[in-house]
Amino acid sequence: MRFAAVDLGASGGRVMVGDPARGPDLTEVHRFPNRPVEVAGTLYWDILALYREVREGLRAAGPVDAAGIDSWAVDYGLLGEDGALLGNPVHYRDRRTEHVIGEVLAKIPASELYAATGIQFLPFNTVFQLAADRRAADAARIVLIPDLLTYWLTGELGTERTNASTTALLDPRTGGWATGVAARAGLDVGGFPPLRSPGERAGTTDPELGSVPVYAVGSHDTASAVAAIPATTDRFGYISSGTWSLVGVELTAPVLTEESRKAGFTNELGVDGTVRYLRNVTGLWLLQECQRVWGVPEVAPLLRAAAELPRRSIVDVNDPRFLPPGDMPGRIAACCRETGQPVPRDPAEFTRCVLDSLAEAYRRALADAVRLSGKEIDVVHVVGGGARNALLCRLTARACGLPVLAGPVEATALGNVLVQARAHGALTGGLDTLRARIARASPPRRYDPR
Ligand code: LRH
Repeated sequence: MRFAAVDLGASGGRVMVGDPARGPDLTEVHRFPNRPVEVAGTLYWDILALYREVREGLRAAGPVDAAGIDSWAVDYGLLGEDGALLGNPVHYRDRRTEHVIGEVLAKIPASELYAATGIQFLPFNTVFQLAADRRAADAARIVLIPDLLTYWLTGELGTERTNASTTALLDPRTGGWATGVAARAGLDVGGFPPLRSPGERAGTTDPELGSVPVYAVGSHDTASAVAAIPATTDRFGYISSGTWSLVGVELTAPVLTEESRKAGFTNELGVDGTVRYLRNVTGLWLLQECQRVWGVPEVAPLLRAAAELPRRSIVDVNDPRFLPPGDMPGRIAACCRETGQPVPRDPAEFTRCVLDSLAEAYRRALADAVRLSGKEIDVVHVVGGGARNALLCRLTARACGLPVLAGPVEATALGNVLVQARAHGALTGGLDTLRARIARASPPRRYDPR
């Protein structure tokens, strides 16, 4: 059997086909860049270009048994009464929420918002985006990005729960909307189509794409990635490592305490009713933006050079100044100067500073996750593109004092495929069974703390 996973990331998307009977092995059938566009001071996603590429990928996939879509979190498109898209979805790195955050938190204090929804304060949380979006109140529908693409492929509307949990408008205890809190923030969650969970049927593709089932998967990319962690014990921490690093543990119930809020922890919903208790740590975005500024597309030579250097300067990677696109080397240099540390002098030194800073941020996030949740861990799984970065994995193992198990790189697409395959009856079992399957098919690479 063949299942098509559409996986959209902030810098690129891909369509992969997996056969669960064989691993699942994954074949990439289409890869494309995701190029945001700035128009008149607002940063947008080019959603129609993405939709075209998704269709092209699904055509390139050939006959499949089903398909599923995941993407980055929090962003959405608005639809009018007739179902037409009202304007391009705005990118979460746009600055439009800056002036409304104070207004929202004056209506509903951060502590109450957190106690009801459990989401780490980030300026781009959907709750703030909707408050900043003048069109939202008049729109007939608010549709999260993977649900929007699913709608265009199938004609069916829905809101997938793992991604809905990132809006800061969902109650992670019930999996239903936090209607009261939303109303206090001046928002109507009635605009979101009905909720659905990973594994539910989301619709059928049009005949040109074979009229195949589309399943809701962990449509938040991080939910799919965490579902595919090749864990063989439940005592694991994880880092879903890409543009962002999502660092935490898996729980069966949310932690909604003030301490947890102040520590910047989020309770996102995972596949099969799990809770992804994690901190959003600014990830390889820092290095990606440096590379863009330097005009150095290849990361391998930077990593080789950085591996020869000692640890020197550490910056707080979650400093808000690193969020928008821009002169990342300049911002990193300013941080080092302000904290009285040596300022990196060349790309190799900047790379080393970024990786040491990330490893330090991972150590703190995992220690805090363990302390705040009571969940103990013996090992750290790194999945996603960052699992390829051997230097970062080594530094992480050393910083955390725990073995790091790195891979698979394509965890998100694997999690997407596994959930579809199970929904379609091609696989059975809980998350632990699916994970054991991945551990056998793609054994992770081990990095010891010393
Ligand atoms: C990673 C991710 C992350 C979100 C961010 C907006 O791709 O989905 O989990 O916080 O994008």
